[in-house]
Amino acid sequence: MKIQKQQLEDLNKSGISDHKTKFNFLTQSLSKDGTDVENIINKLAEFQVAIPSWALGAGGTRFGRFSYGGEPASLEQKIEDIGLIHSLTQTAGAVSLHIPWDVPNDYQAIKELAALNKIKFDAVNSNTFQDQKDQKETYKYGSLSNTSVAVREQAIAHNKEVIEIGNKLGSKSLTVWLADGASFPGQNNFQTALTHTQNSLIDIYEDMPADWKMFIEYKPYEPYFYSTVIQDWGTSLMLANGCGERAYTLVDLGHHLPNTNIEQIVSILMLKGKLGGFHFNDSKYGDDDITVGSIKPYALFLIFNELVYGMQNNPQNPELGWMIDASHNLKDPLEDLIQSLEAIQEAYAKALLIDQNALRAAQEAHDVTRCQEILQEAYRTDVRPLVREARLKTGGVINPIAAYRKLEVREQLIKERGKNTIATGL
Ligand SMILES: [Mn+2]
Repeated sequence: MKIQKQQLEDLNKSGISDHKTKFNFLTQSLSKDGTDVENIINKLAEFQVAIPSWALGAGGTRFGRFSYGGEPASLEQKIEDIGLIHSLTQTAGAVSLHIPWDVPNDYQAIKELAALNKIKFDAVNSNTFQDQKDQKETYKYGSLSNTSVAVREQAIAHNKEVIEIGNKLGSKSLTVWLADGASFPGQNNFQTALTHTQNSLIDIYEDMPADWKMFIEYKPYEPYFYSTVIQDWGTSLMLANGCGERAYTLVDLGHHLPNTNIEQIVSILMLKGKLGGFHFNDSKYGDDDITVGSIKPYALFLIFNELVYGMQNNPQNPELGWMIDASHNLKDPLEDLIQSLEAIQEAYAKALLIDQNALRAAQEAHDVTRCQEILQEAYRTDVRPLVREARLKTGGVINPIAAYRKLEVREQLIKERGKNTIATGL
């Protein structure tokens, strides 16, 4: 299925006058306060988030998986699905591949298909948390941290292969997330596990092309319950520093213990020039991987405040690799991604509205009340007209979910692919 430009224009006709009224009203009131609305629209229009190749199908839990009709059965179909979301939102202009779930058969054809859909290849992800068919060594007791040289070598070789695949497609970064850890006290020697991990990562790092970056992801628990080798941002930063200047920490919103101050982590990493990648999702209890902004939109806004501050004030930090890392088993996965993209754009727009000069002055005057007022003034602004305007400007639709339903995208996909297809992934 491919959405035609004319269809998008037709969809926008009915909502345009209502949109213009709201947009003009908001622009007027923001401009009066000295906000550069055009600058915000441009920033929103430029902002692109990668979609992971495994998020196009319905997610499972450890208790089961209920497939959604019309799921993409091949990498080609996954790229087409991202193309559909991108044509509606103009915000999903990249794909992040998980290897070995999505190894291309024909590289040239995949590159052409991606270009046709205006999709770039973002970070590639290695997978040493599962055993694959015909694999010699098992990752049951760890991969890059394993006490066995043979297992470590196999895991290192896999990461190098992922770099090679990514390189053929035009990716420029490798994301490493390790499931390595222990479920019981005494099972692992912490120092040995970390030392092996550092040495394995250095081996992989040295194999990367000179213009590549490595993102090291951390997580406090799961799939193991007593300890993980890369448990927090401090450990990730230590490992990144041990590898070299093109290794960075990756922050995944769901990979923190409850109530962790993620915005502070983001801020400090950017000050040190070491925040490389960012994974969006939301959660109530643990790494729940639910729709961005569905549970804690204010926390997301505070995180975006620090991201915006860092992007404006920390030239030592590289441009970030943004990805949605969410998947669950209830909603249509494409509608879920559209909602996540919308939440990301809204939080970004609100953070861009914060009067940074006024905030600094209030901080210096120790006017705590005013500091809160400044943040919440931005947060309480309904920025949806700005997000819609950015979408219109780049050729998207005013209301992507409504458009998705009106075009009967899922029904079309089921017609094309059948009811019982299952996407690769978790
Ligand atoms: Mn992640």
